[in-house]
Amino acid sequence: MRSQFEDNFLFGAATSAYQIEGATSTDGRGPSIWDSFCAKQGTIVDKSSGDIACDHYNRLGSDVGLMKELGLSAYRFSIAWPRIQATGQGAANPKGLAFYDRLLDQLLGLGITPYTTLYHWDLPLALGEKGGWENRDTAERFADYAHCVSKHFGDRIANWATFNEPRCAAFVGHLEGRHAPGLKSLKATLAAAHHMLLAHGLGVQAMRGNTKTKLGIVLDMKPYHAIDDDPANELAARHGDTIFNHWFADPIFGKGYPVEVVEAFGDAMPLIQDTDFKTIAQPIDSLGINYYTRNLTRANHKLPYPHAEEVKNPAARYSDMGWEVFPAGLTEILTRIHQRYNLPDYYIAENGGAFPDKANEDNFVNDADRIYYMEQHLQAIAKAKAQGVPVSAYMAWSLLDNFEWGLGYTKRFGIVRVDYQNQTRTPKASAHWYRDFINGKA
Ligand code: PNW
Repeated sequence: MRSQFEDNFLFGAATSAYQIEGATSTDGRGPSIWDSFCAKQGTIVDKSSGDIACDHYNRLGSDVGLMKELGLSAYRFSIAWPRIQATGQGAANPKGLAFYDRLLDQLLGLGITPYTTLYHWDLPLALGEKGGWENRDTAERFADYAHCVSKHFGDRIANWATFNEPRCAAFVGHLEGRHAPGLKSLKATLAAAHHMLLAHGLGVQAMRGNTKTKLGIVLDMKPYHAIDDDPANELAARHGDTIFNHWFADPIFGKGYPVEVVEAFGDAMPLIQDTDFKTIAQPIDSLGINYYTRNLTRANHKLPYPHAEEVKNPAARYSDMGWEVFPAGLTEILTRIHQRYNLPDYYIAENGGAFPDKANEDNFVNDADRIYYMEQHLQAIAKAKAQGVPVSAYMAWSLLDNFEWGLGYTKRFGIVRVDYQNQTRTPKASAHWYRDFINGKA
């Protein structure tokens, strides 16, 4: 199957700063909204936080060594904004920059291509206290941060994403309340979403002159499929799909917000200034897509708009997150997105599953479910490529078991097991399989 991908197709793994680094008050890192969210009662199921996580901050060298052993040709990580600007503004913290300099030196030294995300949800708390993403000024602060890191790291980062999943940060953080800052307001959600989009556009503008490498964004996507052809179910699926997959992508690619949904959101819509859509629609070079599952949908009018209730498919496999394993949805998303936006380059920025990993005495995990998951999704990508979609890289989520946000350490997404008692890393069967696959042996 390796032969269905070009020789220079990149196979890597992804992580994010708050989920693995730990060292949350080391070397001048300021607090983020996630530190304060975790400290509140009842927010994280196992009452944990990212304070230590995988202690990656102190284990950089061996973690990059592990990537090399696994044969990875790329690594996607995020930069913690509060390490660079403790309060979200002002001069860059040299120790924060130095940490990522060391990471880049090691990656480049071993021939591993760095992909970076500037915002994977860890907003400096000082900005959170001034209204966070509901405050339009946060977009200006982000642009300043983007300028500062792109000037410093320049062409050493091959591919830059402004945001990881603004949809998730806006909706799960401001509507569902399961993520920081823990709000439950549609108005707050849509304001946060708009200001993140604006921040993306301003960020790309700020970075353009500082690097010749690729600029873009990472969006989470999944198809919504009606459970049957009942028009009510089809309508709920269509609106659910539009919000999930196009609310962010349409403005980024110059189409503004989808009109049907704007009407439905009515009074909850944020203030939009005249030039906003022009700012948001900066040309980008590369789109990262995070794909995990689909949504099988039935209309339920007891639920708020889009009245879409997710239902189970009795015939399907599910991951430990309760997410249906649905590889065909990745081919569908790639071909649909390419048809609608026609971009020059896509990469899969995250794909993977949490599976109930039972370790043996040696911490080894025989995660056949994860191997099946990865194999099927790689095949789904090959199918999309055969239909002409220019996909250039695949990042497994995740390199390491890590802090799974509101679910703490109860879900394990890694291809490498982490024993949180002693921070031992043990590659799971999937990591061995992935290395063989990359080398054309699986
Ligand atoms: C990702 N969905 O979000 C995040 O980027 C990671 O930080 C996180 O650890 C990972 O998922 C696993 O949860 C998702 O709609 C967003 O299926 C949306 C979906 C799944 C994951």
